[in-house]
Parts: sequence; structure tokens; C-alpha cells
Amino acid sequence: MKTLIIGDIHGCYTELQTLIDKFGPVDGDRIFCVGDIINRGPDSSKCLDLLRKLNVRSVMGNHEHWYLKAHPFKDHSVTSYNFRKLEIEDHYDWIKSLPYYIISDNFIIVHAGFDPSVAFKDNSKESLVSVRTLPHTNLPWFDGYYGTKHIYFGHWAKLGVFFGKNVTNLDGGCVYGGHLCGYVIEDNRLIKIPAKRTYHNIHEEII
Ligand SMILES: [Mn+2]
Repeated sequence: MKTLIIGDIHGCYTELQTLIDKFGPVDGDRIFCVGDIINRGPDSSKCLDLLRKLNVRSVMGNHEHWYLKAHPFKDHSVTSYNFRKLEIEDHYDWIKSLPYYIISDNFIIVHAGFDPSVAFKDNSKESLVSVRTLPHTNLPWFDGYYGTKHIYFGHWAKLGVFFGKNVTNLDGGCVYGGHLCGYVIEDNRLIKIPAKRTYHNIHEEII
């Protein structure tokens, strides 16, 4: 049994297909996503089709979180994520069912991280999908994390793929022309798929 955890996909279907092929899932393997499956990239719908076909489990990313909040897109003030372009209505219920974190026996998956000055489960949904630094500092949130469960997260393309003592960032910034990354826990193997092109300017990455 192997466990693959995939970083931020953002609709990069070709790269996702290549990553899955390289992993080569067999019966009993588990695949997880750190969220931000949708938006900004070329084909969110096909990514969702493929992931659901493979029974992938994902946590909520900020893009899924705000997609649900903005739906059905009457209120422009809710978000500047441009969800109107997305054709993923068939996946609305599945997205709505996503948890904000997954805790297993020895690891945690969350989209962005958490504020360690507050108990993990008391963090707000907004914090779990958007935190990068400790409050009032420029220090990464995980500088304050001393837990024993390894946390796999994404959301931080500018930090890039990062292996800490008890945390791993899997956001390789594929949609910004970087890599789509997946990590196979049992093999300690990082699979990096280069982006076919730059789909979105990272300097616009404010959220
Ligand atoms: Mn994100």
C-alpha cells in the first residue's frame, strides 16, 4: 500500500495525468490532494473528473472554499477569483463535501497550515486555507509547530517544495510555470512534473 499526496493542481490536467501515470496506482494505494485543485489553470473540470474516478481524497483549498462562498456568483464583492469561467457545476456537491483537514495515524493534510498559537481544531476555516506566516511576523507558520504528526500542505508557491522536520510543502507552482509535485510517503519519493507552460503570472498570486 502506497500513499501519494499531490500539491496544488489549479486545473493543470496534462501535468496531473502525467503525475498519476508516473505513480501508477494499484489497488489499495491511497491518493490525497492538498486542495486548490481548481481555478487559474486550463482544465479544472477534467482534473476533478480524473481525481474522482480514482477516489482521491482532498482537503479544501482557498479556491474551493471561496468558490463555494461565491456560488452562484451573484455577489462580485465576495471574491476576485473569477470563478465565472469555471465549468465545474457537476462537481459542486463533491467540492462541498471536502473536509478542511485530514488527520491520519501519523500525518495531517491541510491546504495552507494553521496558527499554532491556537489549537489545531480551533483554527478558523479561513486560517486553514490561507495562513502562511505566524501572526504579526514574517516567520512561516510551521516555525511554531512542534507536533509529531507530519503536516503535508501547499498554498505557498513562492516558498516552493520544502521538506522540514515535521512539515512538507508540496506546492511546486505548476500553474505559474513550475512543477506539479507529488510525494510518495512509503518510498520517500518526490515526483516532479514540469509545467507545459506558464498558465498564470505568479506576481498576481496574492491569494
Ligand atoms: Mn491556495
